[in-house]
Amino acid sequence: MSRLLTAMNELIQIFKEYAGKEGDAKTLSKGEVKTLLSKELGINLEAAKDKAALDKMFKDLDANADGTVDFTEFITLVAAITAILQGS
Ligand SMILES: [Ca+2]
Repeated sequence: MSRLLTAMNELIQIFKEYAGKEGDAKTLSKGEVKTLLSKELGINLEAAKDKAALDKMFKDLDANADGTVDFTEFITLVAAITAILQGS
């Protein structure tokens, strides 16, 4: 498999791993987003003072405002962060 396909497959596997932790296995809940941000990106929003930041980030990610983050919404985040990394 090409490197790009390998990377894309990895994104799918990571999404499935976190989405499957609780509730609907096809979407990320707020708690799953928090865990994914922490473990995969080192963004820790555990403290009580970070609750507003987590709420805002989740709301921004949840483009169709259905209360969950689906795979399309997840890869939008990944694409945005990748663009930032590439530019630095
Ligand atoms: Ca959504």
